[in-house]
Amino acid sequence: MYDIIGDIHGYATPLRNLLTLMGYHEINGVWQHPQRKAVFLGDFVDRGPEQVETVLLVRAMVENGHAYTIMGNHEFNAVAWATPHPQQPNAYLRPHTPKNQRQHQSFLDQVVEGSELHDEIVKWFATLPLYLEFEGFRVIHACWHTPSLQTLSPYLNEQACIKSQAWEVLTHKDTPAYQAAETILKGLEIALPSGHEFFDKDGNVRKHIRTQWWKSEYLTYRDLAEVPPDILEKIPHDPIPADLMPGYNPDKLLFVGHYWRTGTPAPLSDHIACLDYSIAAKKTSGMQEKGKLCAYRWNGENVLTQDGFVWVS
Ligand SMILES: [Mn+2]
Repeated sequence: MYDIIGDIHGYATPLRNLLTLMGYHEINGVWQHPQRKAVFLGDFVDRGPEQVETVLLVRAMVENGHAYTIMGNHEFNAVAWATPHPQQPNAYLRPHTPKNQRQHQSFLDQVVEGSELHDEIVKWFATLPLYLEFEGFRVIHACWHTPSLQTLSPYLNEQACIKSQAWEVLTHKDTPAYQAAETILKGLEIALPSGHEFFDKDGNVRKHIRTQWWKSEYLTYRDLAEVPPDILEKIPHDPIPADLMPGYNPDKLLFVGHYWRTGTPAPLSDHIACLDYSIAAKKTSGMQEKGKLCAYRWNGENVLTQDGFVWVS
């Protein structure tokens, strides 16, 4: 059976506490459980103080058969940041703009940009699958979106890992493959009606909203917007065209991370759970409480239960 673990964002100490709470022990440097395996949802880096430690802990579990993991948007970005553009001299697949640099700086500082360790970690990130399917559940970082998965399939190998020659296309803005990778790693976004915009928590102007794509009934842009409460009132109450929303076929449970949720961990629906409970949240970002690192202990059920959730602060 499996313990699915949400976004860690460089908080290795809470991760060790969560693993301990679930009965895992560190043996010869590898965290493990006698009966269970862990499944990670990506986003090991970005923001927190122990990003390298987090990556090395997870990698040791995966390499020794005690865990599985998929890629988060921050691992994708880390690979693209460090990969020279094959066509453009002195450029990288993720442009080294001040904004991209600012977003990635805490990892670059901790790993030491250009070091052997940086190179080694980025190489490992590049091998991580974009999703995994188990007997009773699936995992993907942000959104299970069948049209995007179909668009991506020529660029992935049989293990759903990005083929090495596909990185250029997947990081090339405005290609369908780029959009598809964005959707599954960062969630389904839809454009606001013209004239509407807002500023996100990092001060960037946004004309699209993240949607609560897991909802099966939807009404207006505001009903489905996945934005902080203070921004919600800026989102119009116009109806969303129904064909923009994907729905989810609940033949298996689905676990995602990514969405910086707050409050008491609970399922999003009978079949979908988000396990990102904002462990890296700072009080200054408008959060009223401390973040949590959250897991779901799956024991074979095909409907999610409240008591499957465990967490540490
Ligand atoms: Mn994420």
